[in-house]
Amino acid sequence: MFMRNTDTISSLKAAVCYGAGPVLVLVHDYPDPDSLAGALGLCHLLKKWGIEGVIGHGRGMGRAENKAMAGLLSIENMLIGELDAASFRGALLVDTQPLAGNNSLPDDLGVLGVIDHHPSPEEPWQGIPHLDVRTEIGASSTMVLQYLEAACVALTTELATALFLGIKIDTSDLLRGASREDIDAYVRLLPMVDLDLVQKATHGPLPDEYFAMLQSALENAVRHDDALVADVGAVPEPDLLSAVSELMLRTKGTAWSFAAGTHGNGAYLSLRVLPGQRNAGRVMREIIGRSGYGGGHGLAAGGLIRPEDGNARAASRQAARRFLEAICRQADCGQRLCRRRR
Ligand SMILES: [Mn+2]
Repeated sequence: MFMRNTDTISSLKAAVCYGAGPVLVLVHDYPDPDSLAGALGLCHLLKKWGIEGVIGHGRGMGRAENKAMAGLLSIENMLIGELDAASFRGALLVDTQPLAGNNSLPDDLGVLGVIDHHPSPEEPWQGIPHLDVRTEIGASSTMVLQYLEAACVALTTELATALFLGIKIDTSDLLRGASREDIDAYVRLLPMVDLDLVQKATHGPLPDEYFAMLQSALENAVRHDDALVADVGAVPEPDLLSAVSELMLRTKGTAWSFAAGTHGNGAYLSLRVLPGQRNAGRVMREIIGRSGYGGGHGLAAGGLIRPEDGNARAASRQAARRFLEAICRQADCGQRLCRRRR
């Protein structure tokens, strides 16, 4: 899908130049490296135009890469709740969209622009001055790099490294949904990148709770034909679930990997799939229905259900069953991936 009302840097500039106050550069809740890098790039672009950009998101970060990325590259990001929405001239959304359900866009803040590579939750968008949604692109960082280059913004080592990490992690080293443009962007960035920072961000120390969660996930993982399902239970941060689904996809004979867990009163879901199967984002939206939000790409998707009765545990179990239904695999007579050790 290709949905843009313009492809020019001047349209973005026109969209953000009106009004007073800084621009809220909004990323999704539990921001990942691609969204953080995209936001950092947009702040550099705004700065070139004499506008302050403030990176905001609604919820925290759990996955080590996400924390490492923000820390190592000194990406200042604020929780929306700590910001005064009225002080901004408007919001520029990156790696997310209005009504996507995965961001905390303040109700009373106008949207100046959207730069994203996820399918739109509703279409066509209207009334957004700058709209650039390109689902064939593997990472928002690639799109932001194109804007930076068009505006002749000199890339610092930190910014180049951030964008590189965004592309590298979102496309799983160009192996998951990378387009020609992502590959070109990756190659252009490579000579400018601090590889030591890349190593630290992608292979840095992991907390004990990460391994405890993995242990619980693997002990609970059940195989249904070529689909592996892990009901992880309570997780310290929802974005850790994608580490489970990504790892489980590596098991022999697995084409579908689904991890479900709870955090607070929400049931969080993460899906990964090998190429040649159904579209992961569509399967995720089928699982969620109207009970929350879900989305993603061909090979990776995530979702959140907030059950009305507050029983997140039951909702995550039900989501696992709905996943198996959606891909037509038998829910009964599954086999455990690992024998439990006691
Ligand atoms: Mn992304």
